[in-house]
Amino acid sequence: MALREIIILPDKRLRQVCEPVKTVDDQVRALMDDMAETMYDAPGVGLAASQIAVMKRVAVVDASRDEDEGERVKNPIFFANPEITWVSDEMAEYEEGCLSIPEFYELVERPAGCRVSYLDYKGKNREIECEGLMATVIQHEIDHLNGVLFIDHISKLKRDMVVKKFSKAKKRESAA
Ligand code: GNR
Ligand code: NI
Repeated sequence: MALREIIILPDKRLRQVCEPVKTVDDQVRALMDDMAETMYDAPGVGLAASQIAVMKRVAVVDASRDEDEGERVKNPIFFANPEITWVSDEMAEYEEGCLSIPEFYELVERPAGCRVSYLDYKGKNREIECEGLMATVIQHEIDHLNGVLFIDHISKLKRDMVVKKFSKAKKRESAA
């Protein structure tokens, strides 16, 4: 297992559409392991492969909030080729953040519940129904696999502001 570098806005790879995996083989499982390690280290509640510059439709989510003596209890769910098969009419608002847009948080409205079909760590076809934080995070991760970021769901004024801020920071960095 290895920690991978998380790429940040305005990296163009965050805007690319990821490719489905053919099968969940050992190489894909090694990617999943690295993604979990990187997510827990960050720390975050989800991570899409494109955030570590691997353009495959793979994501990991751990929206459980259990702690044991201050240690996070690890319960990662691995998704290959996730697809939303149903969304609720009911909507829910969460303050979202993204490891690729550090220290920026904004309210986003999404369907409160959804069903997702996917291949699990063993390559088995599964479908789950989610609500609460889990529903928000899996929708956020599937967006990533399609080159969509949570700032695409907020006002253009706020989006332009945050993109400008990160573009300036990148320019300063390359000038230094
Ligand atoms: O760690 C994360 N927290 C979070 C909070 C609210 C809604 C979505 C998320 S996902 C984010 C990690 C991340 O960037 N995943 O792509
Ligand atoms: Ni994100």
